[in-house]
Amino acid sequence: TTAHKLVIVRHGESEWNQYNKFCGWFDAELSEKGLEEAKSGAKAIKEAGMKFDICHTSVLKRAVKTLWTILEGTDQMWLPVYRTWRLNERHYGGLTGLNKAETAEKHGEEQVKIWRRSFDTPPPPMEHNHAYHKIISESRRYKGLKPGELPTCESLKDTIARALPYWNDVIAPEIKAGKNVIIAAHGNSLRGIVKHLEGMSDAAIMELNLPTGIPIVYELDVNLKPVKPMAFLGDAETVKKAMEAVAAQGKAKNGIMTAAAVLCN
Ligand code: DG2
Repeated sequence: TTAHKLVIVRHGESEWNQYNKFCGWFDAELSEKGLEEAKSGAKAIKEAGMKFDICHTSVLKRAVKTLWTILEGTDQMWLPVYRTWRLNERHYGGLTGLNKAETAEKHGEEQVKIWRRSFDTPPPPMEHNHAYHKIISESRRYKGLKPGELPTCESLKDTIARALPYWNDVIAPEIKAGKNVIIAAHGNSLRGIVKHLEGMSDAAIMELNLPTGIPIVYELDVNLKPVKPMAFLGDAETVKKAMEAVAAQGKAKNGIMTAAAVLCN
């Protein structure tokens, strides 16, 4: 039986989602559409009458701003908000800043799917001469990390390994103490939490693509096991289309061009 409810939400579309670039730890802004998605998410939460006690998010502005927008739209801006790097998106390493479709044209869709969705194959590491190395790794927000904690790239497995301590030590005890928690985070940090909650296999999690800005409600038993599948606060058709669109971001732009490129090389 349902003992607790948990809301998780992937941030609204970011500018780098819009340009179809691998983003990871780059601190991209929400796009205009992303802000609208966050506002719609807020409306859905308001209409469902959901109230929270504690909020958790990453140290990346696309997630923080999505949370702010939800708190504003539901008139709960007074709530405590905790930010942690442990809820950041997975670090996309050397792929950070590359266009996903162009990368698929260059390395093949299969390779891009492995980089995006395999459980334990990390993307190539971010080297010191990478265009975004300095701005990410020297950011003041990561000064408190212990040696070895600042990644140069992460697989989903690595992402789960650094997110789970926060779930186990901070979030799970709050939920068990009866607090209503909302987590605003990212495609892959949330996929990690979903995998853990549902006990999904490494193969099953590969096929899960989370839509931007659509709140997801989990009903959990006393041991924080889901008693039913995740429920989206959005209509089924919109959710399905949004999930398919995320999966399609790793497709080469034009199949014919790809074939032509192969012939030319
Ligand atoms: C996306 C996820 O992260 O990308 O880092 O590019 O959720 O912060 O927009 P988010 C990124 P995919 O793994 O879906 O390619």
